[in-house]
Amino acid sequence: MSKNIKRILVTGAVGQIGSELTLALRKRYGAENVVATGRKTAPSKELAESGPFYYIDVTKRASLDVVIRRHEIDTVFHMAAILSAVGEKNPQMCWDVNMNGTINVLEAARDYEMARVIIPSSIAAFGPETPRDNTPQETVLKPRTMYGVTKVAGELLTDYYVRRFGVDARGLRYPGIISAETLPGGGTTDYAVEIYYKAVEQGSYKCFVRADTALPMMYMPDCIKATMDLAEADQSKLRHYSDFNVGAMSFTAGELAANIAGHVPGFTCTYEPDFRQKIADSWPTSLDDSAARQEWGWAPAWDLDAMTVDMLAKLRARHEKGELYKGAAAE
Ligand code: AKB
Repeated sequence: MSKNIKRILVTGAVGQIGSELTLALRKRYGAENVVATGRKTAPSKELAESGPFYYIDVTKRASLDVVIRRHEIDTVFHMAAILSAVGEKNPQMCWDVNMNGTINVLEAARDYEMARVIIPSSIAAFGPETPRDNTPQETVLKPRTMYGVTKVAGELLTDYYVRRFGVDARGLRYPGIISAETLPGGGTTDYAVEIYYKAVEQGSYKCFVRADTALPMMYMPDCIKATMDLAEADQSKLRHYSDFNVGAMSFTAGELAANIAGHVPGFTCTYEPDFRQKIADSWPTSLDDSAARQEWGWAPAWDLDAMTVDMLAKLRARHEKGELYKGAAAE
């Protein structure tokens, strides 16, 4: 029987997903019961003022323990990670943060007999030998990036802690996540976010992958829903733990640009692929997420056009207030 989630710690709470997830968790579980943590970047006013915030280093177990003890934490959403593009620039740091952070969180969950830990994985767990279209749940996992290596190792480690120590740990393979609040910090799918900012600010964008690059993507409200729904799922119904494929939409960079142009008259996009092209080419174009649908009822709500309308409305409002690019790339 799963224990109830009561007091939550979010690592990486200043990052793209962590910042919105923390606010959603505070709404659901009460602001004082959701402790946000980050490494260096200052939290937004809303994040800092809506509940507890600490600076911690997830690679240092003692740093985690102070907050866990002080707030009697029983659940961790472990969002702190070095993403694919930054990871290729500094693979050793990527290994250190992603692997030591993950094992520290799992060990803490074991020592404090926590109710739950959520440790996300990514489509970066796949590689060029993986079938790219409708990528199956069970398939070849031979990534070519250090980020991907840490995601596969993290999935295996998480499943090990579930089976060996009875820790209730869960994870999902995030596709590229698109959002209007906090910019992503150093991933390959960042172009799908930047393009909206540039469309609003400048009416043009220079994209770092080719127009025909297709990747699975998801809008932030679906990402938050997926993460919270998996956390709250009945454990007895789960056949998988750390590695759920979750799909929402798939499009090429060219299709994304054309969709935005339909809402931003005169918008133009040029393409100048850099080192991230090779990473994008090694990832799936779309995902088979039937395990997530069957085991915990996953169903996305947002498609490309609805997302574009919402993104542009939010970014235009922030642009008018002079707020765009304020909360860039959290660490
Ligand atoms: C990245 O591009 O590195 C991330 C991811 C797909 O995990 N957005």
